[in-house]
Amino acid sequence: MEGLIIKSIGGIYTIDASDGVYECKARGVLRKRGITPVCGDTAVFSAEEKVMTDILPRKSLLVRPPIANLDILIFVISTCEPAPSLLLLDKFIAVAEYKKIEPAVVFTKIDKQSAQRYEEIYKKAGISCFQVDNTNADGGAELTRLREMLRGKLCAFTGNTGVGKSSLMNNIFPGMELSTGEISKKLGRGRHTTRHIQLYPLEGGGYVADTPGFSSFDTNRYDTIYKDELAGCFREFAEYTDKCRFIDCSHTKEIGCAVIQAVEDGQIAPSRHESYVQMYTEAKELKEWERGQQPRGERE
Ligand SMILES: Nc1nc2c(ncn2[C@@H]2O[C@H](COP(=O)(O)OP(=O)(O)OP(=O)(O)O)[C@@H](O)[C@H]2O)c(=O)[nH]1
Ligand SMILES: [Mg+2]
Ligand SMILES: [Zn+2]
Repeated sequence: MEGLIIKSIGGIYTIDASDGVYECKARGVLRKRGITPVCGDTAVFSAEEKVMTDILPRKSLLVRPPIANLDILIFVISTCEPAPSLLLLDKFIAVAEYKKIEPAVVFTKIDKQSAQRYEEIYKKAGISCFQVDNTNADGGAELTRLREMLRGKLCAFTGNTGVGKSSLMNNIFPGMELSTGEISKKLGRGRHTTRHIQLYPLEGGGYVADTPGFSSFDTNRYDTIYKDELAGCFREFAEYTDKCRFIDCSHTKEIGCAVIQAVEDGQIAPSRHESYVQMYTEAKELKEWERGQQPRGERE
């Protein structure tokens, strides 16, 4: 039988098949082949023996959060408490682009602080944006737009702990009743109210995942994108990158760089380019560090 893995806790996988939901363990052979099944994988399993024997080939695999085959990854970012980090947002958007997953951004807590200037940055980049006040359960047009985008797709909500992912999902899908948590006043951040990834089926097809938020401490662990592939992960750069004076332009500081010109002309948001330069520098350093650490030939 085949089904979608919707939950994985302590080696027990919950699988949603056409005729019901099953709980299985993974057969040892999977581990020997180096395969760790994750939410979003299509499992091949035996209902009688309660074991998963294989997973189908993946379209994509995201490391953080660990989910396979996503269509859309929605970054939830609050306008305040926790304060937004555009660098972090740009890093995660780039990873989604790298993995051919459609990114979208939801700004929360707009009842406390306006998200207008942020929305302008990402709209200009051609990324779907939404603004919500989760304290207003009847969120109106924005929630309707979100529901429409999610229909029939495999989607996940991600973002810092306490930004309001679970609150948002409860408003988009009344009846979902995910638990949400007060932000700890002392720490100024949430307490990881959501503790594991779970996919929820949608009426009319598709699934959405709630994921545990990450704290600002582990923000630097994200999938590495090599420097030469990085510009391709900033979608609004595409129409300029082949117009630079030098064919090997890094778009960080060169004379005659069409990307930098577009920033100066107001076509590309400065903060997006700043994130790019920062990531480019990090990617370069990482490569040199790796080169120093590992003998030649051992890298893929
Ligand atoms: N004022 C205001 N508060 C919000 C909004 N969205 C969420 N909150 C509050 O922020 C706190 C955290 O919300 P959650 O939905 O639990 O956040 P989360 O992103 O799911 O957090 P984790 O599960 O820890 O990753 C709760 O106290 C919510 O009531 C909003 O739009 N406005
Ligand atoms: Mg949550
Ligand atoms: Zn350039």
